[in-house]
Amino acid sequence: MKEQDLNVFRQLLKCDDVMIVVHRNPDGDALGSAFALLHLLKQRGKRAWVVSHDRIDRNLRFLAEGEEELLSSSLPGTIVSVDVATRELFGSSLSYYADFVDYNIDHHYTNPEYAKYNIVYPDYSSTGEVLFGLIDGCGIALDRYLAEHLYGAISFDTGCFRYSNTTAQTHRVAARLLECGINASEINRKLFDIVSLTQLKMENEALHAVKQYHNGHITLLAISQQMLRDCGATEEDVAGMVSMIRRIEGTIVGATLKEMPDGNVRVSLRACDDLFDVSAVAAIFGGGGHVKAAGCLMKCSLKDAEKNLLSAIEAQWRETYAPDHVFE
Ligand SMILES: [Mn+2]
Repeated sequence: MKEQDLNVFRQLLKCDDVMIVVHRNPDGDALGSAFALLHLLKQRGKRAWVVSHDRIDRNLRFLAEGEEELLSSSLPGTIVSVDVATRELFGSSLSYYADFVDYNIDHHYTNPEYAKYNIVYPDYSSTGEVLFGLIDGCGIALDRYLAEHLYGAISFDTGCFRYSNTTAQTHRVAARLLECGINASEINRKLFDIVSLTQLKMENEALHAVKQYHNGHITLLAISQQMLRDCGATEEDVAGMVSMIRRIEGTIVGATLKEMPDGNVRVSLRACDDLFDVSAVAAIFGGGGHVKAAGCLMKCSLKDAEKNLLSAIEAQWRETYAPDHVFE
C-alpha cells in the first residue's frame, strides 16, 4: 500500500455524512467491503450509510446486515464508491451522484479513476483485499465484524480462493482474518453452497438451453423471461449461472445472457484461459470488468444480443489465438 493512499484513507475516516455506493447488482465483494467501511466510520462516531441501485440478493444479505434494499435517506457530505469499476455502474437511481465521487476504492484495472481521490489496486483479488491493506496499513485493529465482512468480500471475488486472482497475499490476508475467530466455513456455505430449490430447477432448465460454438470452446446461455416464468424463478435465481457455464469441459469463454424485465439483456462473461480478455468484449458494449470476468448491458432483444455477442467473442478470439493454438 502506498503511503499516499494510507493518508487518503485516514482522511476518509475523518469525514462525516458519508454515503457509500456499491455497484449495480452488488456482489459479495462490494457489500462486504461497503459494510466493513461503514463499520469503521460508525466506530468513529460518523454518520454513514450504504446505498445500492438494485436489491440485495438473498444469499448476500448477511453481508448487508440483513437488508433487502439500501436506499439513500439524506444528502451526503462525502461520497465513497466501493468496488465500482465505472460511473455507469452506479445505476440510474444514483447516477446523479456519480459526478461527485470523493473517494473511489476499487480493484478493477478498467477503473478510469473518476473520483477526487482514487485508491485502485488492480493486482488485488478484491476490493476487500484493498480495504484490508488500508486498514492494516493504518494500524487499525481488526474486530470480528470487519473480519467477517472482509473475508466474505475476498472469498466471493476469488470464488472461495479458487480463481487465478488468488495470490499468496490473498491467503496471508485470509489467514489474518481467520485469526479473528470468524466462522469461515459458515460464510463460505452461505456464499457458495446454499441454493433454493427453484434455483436448482432453473439450472436444470437452463442446461437444456446451453449452446456451444467453436468446438465447444465458446459456451453461451441465453435465459429469457419466459424461462424464468416457467420455473417460477426470479433474476436472483440465475445469479450464479455463469459459474456453472465455465465448469463445462472445453469451455474457454463462457457467457450468460439474461433478458431483464425491461427487455434489455444483462451479460456476464468469463474466460477460463490466461490469454482471452473478456473485458475487451464487454467494453465493445459499454461494459467492463476484469480480464477473466466482465459484464455489460445490451440494449436489444435477447436473440440479437446473442448474435452480436457471439460475433464480438469470435472477433476477439481471432485476435487472441493463432489458428494452431493448443489449449491445455
Ligand atoms: Mn470486486
